[in-house]
Amino acid sequence: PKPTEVTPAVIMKSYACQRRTPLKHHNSFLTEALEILAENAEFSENEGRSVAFRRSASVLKALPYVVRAMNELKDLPCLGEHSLRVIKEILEDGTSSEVESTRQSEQFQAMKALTGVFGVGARTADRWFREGLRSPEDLIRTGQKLNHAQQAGVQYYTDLNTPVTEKEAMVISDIVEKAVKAVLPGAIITLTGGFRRGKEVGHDVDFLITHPEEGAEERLMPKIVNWLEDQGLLLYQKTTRNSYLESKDGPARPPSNMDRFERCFSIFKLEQAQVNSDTRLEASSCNFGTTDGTQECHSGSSWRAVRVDLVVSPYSQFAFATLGWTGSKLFERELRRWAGQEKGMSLSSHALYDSKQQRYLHAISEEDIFAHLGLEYIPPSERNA
Ligand code: 8DG
Ligand code: MN
Ligand code: MN
Repeated sequence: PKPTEVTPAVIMKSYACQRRTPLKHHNSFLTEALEILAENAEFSENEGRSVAFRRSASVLKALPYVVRAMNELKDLPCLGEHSLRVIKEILEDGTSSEVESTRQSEQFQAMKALTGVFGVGARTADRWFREGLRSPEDLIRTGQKLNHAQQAGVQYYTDLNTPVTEKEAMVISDIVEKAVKAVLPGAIITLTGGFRRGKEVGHDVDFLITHPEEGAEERLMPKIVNWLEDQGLLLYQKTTRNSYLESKDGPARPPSNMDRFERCFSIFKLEQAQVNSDTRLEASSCNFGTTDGTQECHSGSSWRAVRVDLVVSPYSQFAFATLGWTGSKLFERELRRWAGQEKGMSLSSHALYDSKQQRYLHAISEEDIFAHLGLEYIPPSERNA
């Protein structure tokens, strides 16, 4: 018989921001199950429960080996009773009955379909579910009252639920770069969100924009949006003004993780030809050749809708904004929890406040912020907590 494999000893820190979490890891068969339960808890607005499942999943993502037996988990932090029960079931039977019944349930599937509409959160989806609605088609059929975001969400439902590829993200980067440079020369544009962490697909494309001259970035967003609209590149946009200076409750303590930057939640009209233009010789993913030779994708259209988030930050807050908009969401949450619970500091996407010293700590790079927090620097590609 083969000698029993010895599990390598790992030191697992308890905050996700103290660990390196790569995008590709060894335990998807467990983390995907735990994340179904996390998602289901979000649908019932049970945040505590959802975070508990997400933390468990995140610990398994950071493990350098495949989990095969329960005793390999005994020294790991964050694994609660419920998560351990689910993991045990999967290790023994291959699946967890709770996870499978959740996945199959009418409520879970309806909530997933309804919250999949841009502009629809758990609360609205739950109300609709209780009224008997199950899908975006039901919203149209029953003539539900929808706000502008939700109307766009229903209209572009299929496109917006089709993952954005890296190539599409690059084409959109070029467009955003061109728009920003046209209205404010010298501006700096950074790709943030999942693509900065090395993801190959995303649900949207996120950008952070700044200018080295403090103040030059003020009221920049309307100019960018006008430029994009003039080019016919926007299907939807909602711009929110910067409310950081007016805010009374202190800059480092925004409600939830919402920040106060000037921002734009938008839907781009992306020409497929632009995405395929530099790869015409490669096998194309578009199979709908037409008689006049033009390529058509996505059920006959030459373009598709893509969600894009634009955020403008003053240069002095750029490092904080970059860190705050790179994610993952759990990594961000854990950074703020670390700052508060372990350091007596308050971190936001605008600033870092040290309560003991009663002063803001200056930073010009993400490295500075990790250093202020007494954390080892974790690069974006290892923030996939
Ligand atoms: P995905 O799009 O591929 O699904 O993944 P993602 O890029 O990681 O998710 P995201 O929903 O686009 O969010 C990107 C980051 O932006 C994430 O860390 C959370 C953060 N973020 C928001 N909204 C807000 C906000 O209002 N304030 C701050 N500070 N951060 C936010 O999504
Ligand atoms: Mn994103
Ligand atoms: Mn986003």
